[in-house]
Amino acid sequence: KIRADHEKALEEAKEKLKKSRDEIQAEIQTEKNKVVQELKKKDSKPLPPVPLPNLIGINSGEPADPDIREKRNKIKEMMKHAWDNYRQYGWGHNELKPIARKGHSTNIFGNSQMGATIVDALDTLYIMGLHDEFREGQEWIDKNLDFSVNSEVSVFEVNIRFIGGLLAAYYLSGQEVFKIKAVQLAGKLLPAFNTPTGIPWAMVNLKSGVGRNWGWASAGSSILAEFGTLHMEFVHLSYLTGDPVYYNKVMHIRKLLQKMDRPNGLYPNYLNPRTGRWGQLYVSAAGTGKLDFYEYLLKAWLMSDKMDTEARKMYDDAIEAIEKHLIRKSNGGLTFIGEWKNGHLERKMGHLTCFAGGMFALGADGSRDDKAGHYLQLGAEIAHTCHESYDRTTLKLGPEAFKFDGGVEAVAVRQNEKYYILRPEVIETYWYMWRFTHDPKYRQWGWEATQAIDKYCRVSGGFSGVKDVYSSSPTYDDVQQSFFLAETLKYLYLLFSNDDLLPLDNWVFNTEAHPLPVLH
Ligand code: DMJ
Repeated sequence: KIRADHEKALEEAKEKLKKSRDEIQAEIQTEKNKVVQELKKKDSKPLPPVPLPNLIGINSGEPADPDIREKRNKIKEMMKHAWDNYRQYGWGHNELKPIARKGHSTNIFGNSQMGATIVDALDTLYIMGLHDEFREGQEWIDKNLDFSVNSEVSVFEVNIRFIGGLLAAYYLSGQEVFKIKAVQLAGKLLPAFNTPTGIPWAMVNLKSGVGRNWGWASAGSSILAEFGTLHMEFVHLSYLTGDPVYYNKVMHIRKLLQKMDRPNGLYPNYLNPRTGRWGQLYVSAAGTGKLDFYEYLLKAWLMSDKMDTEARKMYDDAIEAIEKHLIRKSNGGLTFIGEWKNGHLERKMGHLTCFAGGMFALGADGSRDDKAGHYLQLGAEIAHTCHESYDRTTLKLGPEAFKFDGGVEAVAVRQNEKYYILRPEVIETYWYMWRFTHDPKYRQWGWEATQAIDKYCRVSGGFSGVKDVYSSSPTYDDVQQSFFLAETLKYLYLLFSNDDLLPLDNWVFNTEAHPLPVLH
């Protein structure tokens, strides 16, 4: 039979070679077209209808106090300034260079213009009532957002910004186009999971589906804070499509992590997707090892209407280990979260880690041994420390990382850690703390940050990051990050809104501040 098959194949090859080169090429092209047509048919298939979850508090939040209303309007005006300039000078590009007044992009979005700012900003525009701008964005997405591009993107960033942004826009507005685009894009990310372990590559080519990892990551590893931060969006994708494939991918990651050794109960940052072994034993709350994975465990539990108790247990175990090994008090009494490298704790905290104050507060209710008061207190202490990191600068804006060492407290030491790039984490924590305590200091701190951003980061072409928060004449980095519209301005707006706007009993925010409804 084998010989017969070989001979048949040989005969066919001989036949084929009798044809001219052009004929062969035409045949290949016809085959290719057929595949493309089939894919298109699959892409435009309507999704099965599913009942929408309870969508509460979408159009609320107007404060009665005229002073608070004024502040809220100021933040809306800042959003408009950021959007209008992007609209004018960067439309369709991923981000804006507000000084050069042109488009900007980084390697996380690959080499194509995917309108990251549009997708990231949609839900903020919606809750602020900027409906014309929202419609412009929708129209661009409908006509131009195409994922069949030969472009290598970050799986994590595309998930939290694009899939998260599209899903939130869908839930808020009910417009089908966002759901369809989110599902199309998710289909393009799935090949990243084709590794020997099912741990996805950090990057994937949207066209070819070929994945790889960042060159700088330890021993060809994938990064926990990246592949561990897909859960919320993927669960919603399965919910909306009725297709378990997305859910299965993220649950597989969870199961694998559960089985692994955890030095001191902590999850190291690097995991090799070929061998399934940890890379360098490095744990940090910032940088590559942000606590986003822990955040998503807590949020998986909240998003499941507290049914996913396995996630809650993993979260409780992990934060106990974090408290024991990473959280310390400085000589001056400031609580901080350090970084753990091969058995040594570095007394340095990143701006990115400041979100953890909000996370502790959010997880307080339902905590093990009823330590709700303790975690709320811990959240307040982190908020205080992060506020100090802002207050001890000239511009009243926080540095990228700050130390608690050699007489230094909450201050950046290295020149390359003194920048502020419009990041949201400190304001995010103020907002969560405000929601849980209503202590007026959080609104006061949020207002200080608003004024500082408006004074030092605002330029006529939008908003820019600054390179040194300790210098009285800062230079600009000339980037208006998409997360400034998605997160920083959204959290500020929520801080000056009533609690009935996106109530936390009904909505869970992904790590890019995109609200997704609780699935009861
Ligand atoms: C955002 O893209 C997200 O908050 C992410 O989790 C961390 N980095 C930026 C904001 O600083």
